[in-house]
Amino acid sequence: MERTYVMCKPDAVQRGLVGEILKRFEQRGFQLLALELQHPTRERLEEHYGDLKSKPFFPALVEYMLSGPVVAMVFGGINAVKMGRVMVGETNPLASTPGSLRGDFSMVVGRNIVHASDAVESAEKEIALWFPNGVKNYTNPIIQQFVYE
Ligand code: DAT
Ligand code: MG
Repeated sequence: MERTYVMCKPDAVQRGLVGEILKRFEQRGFQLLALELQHPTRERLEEHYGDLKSKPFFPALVEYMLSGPVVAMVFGGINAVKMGRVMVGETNPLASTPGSLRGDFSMVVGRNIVHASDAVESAEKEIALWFPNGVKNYTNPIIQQFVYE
């Protein structure tokens, strides 16, 4: 079972969209493996977005992510990473189709409400960063057989 890291950004928390985001992943068939409201440190955010350190928008990105708590989540599922990206939409909400989270709830790239890992390797890195105490697996095969063939 693949895992992906999903995070409701501070704008999603302030706008009361956490339940909506969680609901969509649950109803699609993802398995919720971890969930925590966190007040991340600057160090953790700089690590999370380490690949973007040289980008001109990096300081603004970190300040935005520090503007309030986030909700850190891990979801499991077959092709969870790719499917998670489909749920979220494009980086720029302008390019995100309605039906995706960013396409339904956001207007600009700097307030795009939600994060989802972009590859299996980065997902595992992000899960270890945000849930350093580990994430337990509790897959129930009886329920899984109604989601997967
Ligand atoms: P994504 O969040 O879709 O994985 P990313 O990893 O390339 O996108 O960038 C992380 C975040 O950085 C993104 O959600 C919003 C911000 N960002 C990306 N490109 C940007 C840009 N051109 N201008 C402003 N913010 C940007
Ligand atoms: Mg990314």
